[in-house]
Amino acid sequence: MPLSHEQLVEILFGLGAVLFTAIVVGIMLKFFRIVRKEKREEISQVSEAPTPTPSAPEVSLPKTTVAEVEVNLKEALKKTEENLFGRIRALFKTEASGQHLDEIEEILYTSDLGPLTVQRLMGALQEKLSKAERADYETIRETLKTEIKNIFAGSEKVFSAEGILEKICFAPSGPTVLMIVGVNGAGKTTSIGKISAQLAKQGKKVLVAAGDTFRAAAGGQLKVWTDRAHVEIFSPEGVTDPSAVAYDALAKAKAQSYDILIVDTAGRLHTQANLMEEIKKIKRVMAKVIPEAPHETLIVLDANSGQNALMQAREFHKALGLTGAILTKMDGTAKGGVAVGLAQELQIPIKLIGVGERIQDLRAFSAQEFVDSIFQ
Ligand SMILES: Nc1nc2c(ncn2[C@@H]2O[C@H](COP(=O)(O)OP(=O)(O)O)[C@@H](O)[C@H]2O)c(=O)[nH]1
Ligand SMILES: [Mg+2]
Repeated sequence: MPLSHEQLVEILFGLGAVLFTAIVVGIMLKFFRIVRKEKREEISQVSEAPTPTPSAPEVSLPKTTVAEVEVNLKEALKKTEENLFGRIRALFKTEASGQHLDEIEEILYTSDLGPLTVQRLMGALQEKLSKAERADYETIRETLKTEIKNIFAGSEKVFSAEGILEKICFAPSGPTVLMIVGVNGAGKTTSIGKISAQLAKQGKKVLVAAGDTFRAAAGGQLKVWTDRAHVEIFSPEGVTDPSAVAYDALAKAKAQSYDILIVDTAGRLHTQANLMEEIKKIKRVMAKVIPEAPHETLIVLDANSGQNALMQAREFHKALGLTGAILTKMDGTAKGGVAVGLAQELQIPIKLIGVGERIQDLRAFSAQEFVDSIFQ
């Protein structure tokens, strides 16, 4: 049956309405999809942004990428090399003949080696040159290098490169305790973060005690480092006595079978008698939990402080009986010669060296590598 004109108009109108609705719905769906996509991007941007650490609002630390390559030791010690051996090398460049002993002595004295080390090195040079046929640059270089190696042989048990784990004297059973001491800003907290990360990576169960109860921001800074290292922190609220923190931390480490407890302490000068008494007490109370604890008492020394570092080490050694040193900020300093002074004057082994601010910038000290780096 043929459709009437009115019916045709009605059908066409209906079809038009359906088409119109479909277009409108399509446009709306597209619009909502765009809005949702933007929202999703916004959310993912927010979750990718670093979440602020509520416990450490005022602490800003260097950014760290684990994939970054290790610092090259020779590169790190470049300035020390230039300051020490580079200046001796320059002497022979300007005038190849002659022994230049006076100038060499002056260079050594201004290289943070310490007076005893300079005397020993000069003695070795004079002896060698009295016997040598030629007093050339090579003879001088080799004599100094050999004598510096001999100096390290007096304090370093192991000469070659090895891992951080091998530098620590572990307890035969129970937790091994490392107590970290030194002046303010030497790099104690940073070094603890770096050590913890390496020990955790090797499968050790590590606890870090927040024994710097002196500075308000110290606990927060340590927390940032222990989070990065994926280790646990022991930082009881409201406890201001560092000995109590150390005692309770060790009791926990013992009861819960931790492999290592690292005790951070507040920075202090060796001249502050009351603070030196306090640190002796921290050491004493730990021995009540485990008689041999702490198994390592390590001083952290900033290589930039040169001769002052020797004095700090001497005084802390008198008070606490140090078992080793961590020499930080070896990157970029010209005063790395202090490592030789430490070995000669105090016979304290340098266990670890800091070569930067990132978590991976800590190395086991190797006298061999060190000597090779400063006599390039
Ligand atoms: N370049 C460099 N900086 C370091 C090194 N170790 C520590 N620092 C920096 O030294 C400053 C003081 O470190 P910190 O651990 O807070 O010292 P603390 O007061 O002894 O605990 C920080 O800015 C660290 O980033 C290192 O090996 N190289
Ligand atoms: Mg600190």
